[in-house]
Amino acid sequence: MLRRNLLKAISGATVATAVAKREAAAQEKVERAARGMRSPIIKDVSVIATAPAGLRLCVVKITTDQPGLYGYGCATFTQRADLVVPAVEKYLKPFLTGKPADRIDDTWQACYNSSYWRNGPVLNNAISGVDQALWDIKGRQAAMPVYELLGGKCREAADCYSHAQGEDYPQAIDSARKIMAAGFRHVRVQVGVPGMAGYGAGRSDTKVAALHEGPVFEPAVYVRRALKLFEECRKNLGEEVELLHDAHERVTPTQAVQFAKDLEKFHLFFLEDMLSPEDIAYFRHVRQQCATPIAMGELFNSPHEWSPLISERLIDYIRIHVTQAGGVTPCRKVAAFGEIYNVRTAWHGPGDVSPIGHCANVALDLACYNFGIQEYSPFNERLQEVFHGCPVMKNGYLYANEAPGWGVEIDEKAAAKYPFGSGERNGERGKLNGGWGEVRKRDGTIIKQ
Ligand code: GCO
Ligand code: MG
Repeated sequence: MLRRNLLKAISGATVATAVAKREAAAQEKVERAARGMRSPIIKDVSVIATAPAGLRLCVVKITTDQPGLYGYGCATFTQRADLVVPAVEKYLKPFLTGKPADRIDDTWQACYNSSYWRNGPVLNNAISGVDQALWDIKGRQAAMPVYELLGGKCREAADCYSHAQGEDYPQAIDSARKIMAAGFRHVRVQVGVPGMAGYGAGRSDTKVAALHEGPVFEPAVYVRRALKLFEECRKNLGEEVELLHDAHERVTPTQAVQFAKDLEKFHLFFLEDMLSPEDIAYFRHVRQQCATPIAMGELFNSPHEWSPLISERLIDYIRIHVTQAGGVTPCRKVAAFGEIYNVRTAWHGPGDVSPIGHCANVALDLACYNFGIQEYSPFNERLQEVFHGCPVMKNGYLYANEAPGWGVEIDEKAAAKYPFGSGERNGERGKLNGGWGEVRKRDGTIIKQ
């Protein structure tokens, strides 16, 4: 009896000690958190410039004075990537070195105002790199994915659309079928224009007669092809699949109004960039005349561009390229602003966003209530060789990896294997350092491409 009570007392004591230890550890953790983690100080700001998939990607790396605490941020403006690098290294690095790395919005405002002139693509991308890196650092410090810092999940994963295209209708429909078979419920469909340089469906090998030697594009021809495309899509793919299309600002404002009206019967999920940022006033005409859902915003750099469209409910989806607006900090505010007017998010997600930028998109997609859809671009082997921890695509849904921060580690040796210019399929881009060449109408008039 005595022995049994003794054993009971001993095991009870052991358990009590274990519980006490666990409580002490938890208590210490809470106190450390409450006491506030020592502010990490920015020790270095550098740029990783790499092109594993042929597109020039810029990622900012911020290193702090706390061993092993650093962060990455996307600063990708692929057409002028070489200009973003000095904007970071010559201007933001000296400005930020020695500053605390845990005051994200304050740092954003300081960078934004430090150039006096602001809201441009190069400077906004540079600031975005810093901004996203600071969110990564805070997530690593808090041992949480960034979407948790943004308030946590409103949904389990981001529903995505992927790109179908073809030189002709059967090819485009075939490509759409493949994407649907991969589990996507939303498909963007583009078709080539014979003899012309269409958008999103490759360039035709032949060339229509024109008053110049360069690539040609005629909006009216394209509009007729696109309308026929959606007639063929609905006939062959049915009514259930959500179809999207990108006019890529290649039609005149009046053509855009007519195009949106003529597309109405095909019940698109959205029609994107039917107007240029310079012509956004015409959205009032589109709104008054048809119900085709409208998406706009990848070319926006400034609040002056998106605020009126959102507050007047002239668009349904805001399509901002997060780095072009300056990063996660301004874009979570755009999302909150959009929620008030029931404008949903559809962040720009093409191949010229780095995997870090795609992580930022997904974090906003998960945490913001007014999520609409996410554009998806696959992460090929080379990208995954450089970026470990890319978001995961399953059945048309993009999942955040649940690791702290963005949960991505960059293999900088592998990144160096793919310098700017390597793997560029388009020789002209190589000559233009990633910039775009010209596309003109038959008569030689240059067009926005
Ligand atoms: C899209 C875009 C892209 C852009 C490209 C510019 O909707 O995905 O329009 O295709 O043209 O990102 O560099
Ligand atoms: Mg687009």
